[in-house]
Amino acid sequence: MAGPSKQTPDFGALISKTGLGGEVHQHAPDDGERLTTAQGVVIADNQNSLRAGAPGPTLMEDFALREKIFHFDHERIPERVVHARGYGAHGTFICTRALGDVTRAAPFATEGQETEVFVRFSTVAGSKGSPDLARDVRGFSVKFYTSEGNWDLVGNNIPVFFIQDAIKFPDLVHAVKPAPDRGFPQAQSAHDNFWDFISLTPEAMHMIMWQMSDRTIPRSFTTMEGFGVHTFRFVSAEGKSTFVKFHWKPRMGLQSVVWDEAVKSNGADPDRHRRDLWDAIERGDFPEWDLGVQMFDQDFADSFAFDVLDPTKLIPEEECPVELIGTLRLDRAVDNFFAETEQVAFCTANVIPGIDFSDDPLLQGRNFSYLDTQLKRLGGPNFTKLPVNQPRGCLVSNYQQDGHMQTEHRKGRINYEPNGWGEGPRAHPLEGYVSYKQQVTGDKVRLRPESFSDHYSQARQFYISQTASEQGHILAALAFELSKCTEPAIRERMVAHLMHIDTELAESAAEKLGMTDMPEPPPAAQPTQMGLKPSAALSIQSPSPDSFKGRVLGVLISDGFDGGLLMALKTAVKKEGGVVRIVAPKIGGAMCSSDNLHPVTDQLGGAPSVLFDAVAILPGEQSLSASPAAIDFLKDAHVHCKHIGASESAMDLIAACGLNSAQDDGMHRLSDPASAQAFVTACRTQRFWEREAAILP
Ligand code: HDD
Repeated sequence: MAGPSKQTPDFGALISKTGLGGEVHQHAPDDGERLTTAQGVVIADNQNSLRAGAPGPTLMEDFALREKIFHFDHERIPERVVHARGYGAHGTFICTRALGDVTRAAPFATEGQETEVFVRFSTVAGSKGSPDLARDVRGFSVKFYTSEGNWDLVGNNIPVFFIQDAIKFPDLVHAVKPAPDRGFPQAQSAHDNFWDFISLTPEAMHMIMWQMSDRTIPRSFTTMEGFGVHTFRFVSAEGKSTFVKFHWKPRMGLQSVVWDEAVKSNGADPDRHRRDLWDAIERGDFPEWDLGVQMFDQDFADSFAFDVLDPTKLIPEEECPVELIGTLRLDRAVDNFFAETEQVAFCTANVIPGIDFSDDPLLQGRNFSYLDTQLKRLGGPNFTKLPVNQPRGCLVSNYQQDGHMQTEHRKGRINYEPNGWGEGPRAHPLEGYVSYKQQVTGDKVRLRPESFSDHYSQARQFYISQTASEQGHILAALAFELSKCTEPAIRERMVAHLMHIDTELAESAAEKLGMTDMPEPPPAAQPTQMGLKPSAALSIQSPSPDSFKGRVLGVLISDGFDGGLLMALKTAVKKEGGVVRIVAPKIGGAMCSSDNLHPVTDQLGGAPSVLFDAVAILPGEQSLSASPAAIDFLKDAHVHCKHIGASESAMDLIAACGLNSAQDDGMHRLSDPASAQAFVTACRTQRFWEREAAILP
């Protein structure tokens, strides 16, 4: 029998051929790595367990079998209690503006300074296997491996939160997660328990406006903003404190999808966001965000209309500008999802000299929770020794020892301090972390400050800062979510809260929910401040990104398509820094007009237009007007307000969809390179939102 090739040894095939006849030996490779047990013993046969006769019972003494299955049985660790589904990548933070006079934090010491980072994006409510495009808040966690230790900025893609005090967090999470009796719904807030809790929690109303907006259905991780949420402190070398709020601004611009698209994307590609990040890094199109800070002092805090320690409030950029101080670039995908993305352990209490906490009661509670949860999840106190969690730019030296899975092998007798042996690390009052010297007085009480009691004004401010289209999306989201509540009282309580935010919104929601009488608004601790000005920074749709960079044009072709037009589209998209995917009835390729077989990236049945940012339809003589998948492709692109480019040969498909090629300016005729260029330029705007008013009921 011929031996297997050295490049592609196929022992499985060999063994199955020989094993049936009772012959169980196999050919060993002459070189290359040997397969071993965890004890290092080379394994002779990885296809057959040790049996008493063949066939016959398996023997207990088969240590290779037992060890292999034992290890497999223990592969899983508890998923995160929230933010279970996430995706990480490595990168660099580059300081673009030194802040040495404001903070002694190492990453901001000098302009141009680089700090290694690991970033993990996540959804909140769904389990590890839930789809990426659930309507949900997204986590945005950044671990800075600084020369003075690890600093974790554990934020979200929304600048405010549902609750003001950490003591309410377990209830919030229980309410949104699957109900304990039935174990569903998964990765959704559209159910009774969530809205029951929310409608009894007025402080959540501002966050709810954000949650019902398209912020919770982002186009990708790379088009999300990020926020530290809480007010933190920068502390200078002299011990002076400046309050600070952190913002991440995506260089690709803020972009989201529409709800119907999110729902369909979850079926077509449940991994859409992680795939998008992976693909972007693999093709060298490294996603970037600017880090911005809002810095202010106690006088500003005292004069601001809300309490800066209240995590349900933001500070509008118009009142305190966001100053850009650095850039984050993600340029390395993980090598091993479990080792890095799963085992990374973030903690809000991981701060470095120059960064300190504020008295925000949510932040204070978080500082306890994160360390605690890692013990459960990662199994012991030595998770800081895992490579992804180890500090990089500095030494770690202390007397912490032993514990589960200790990997350090420290020598010598000294494991305490002070010691008279003159050995071992010592604390250093000048170089060490010193907490900001804040005066603290007061009675020990369980009391929410009065300054936290205005729950509706910023909810209204957010709502009036949205474009008409975005307001429509908020209304539709509320109607969708509340229509999933079976208990009418819950719907009524929610609509009653909306009365304090915007009466028109409340009335429209009531109408969409089929409510015959408007409920009375609940008593409010503070009346809504009607005079707050809209803030442009709160809208996603304005302004639009100024290029098609990082986005994907899906081009639908069929045999006989115009190859010249496709080339022109590819050239125009490449110039923008975008990506073209070619969709055709068969994955094997499509013949172009000059009889060349053109490669295809996606088969039409598996590539609905929800996976693309804009579409072009270039059929050849093979008409697509009778193809249900092609009709869905075009109809969906149209209803999701995408820019659509169409060649003359696409007219029968357009007619089959009941559309008209000239019905709006988002429909572009493709005939030559100039028209292809003009179409791609038009695609820079996120969508052709003007279409929405014409097509929505
Ligand atoms: Fe939290 C994870 C963000 C409030 C308790 N949280 C977690 C993650 C993010 C946030 C992004 C995922 C980290 C990762 O990628 O591994 N959490 C927030 C934000 C909050 C917030 C922005 C409010 C401003 N969290 C919050 C509160 C508590 C927690 C009030 C508890 C009192 N969060 C946790 C946790 C998690 C967590 C249970 C689960 C997994 C983990 O920590 O590592 O400790």
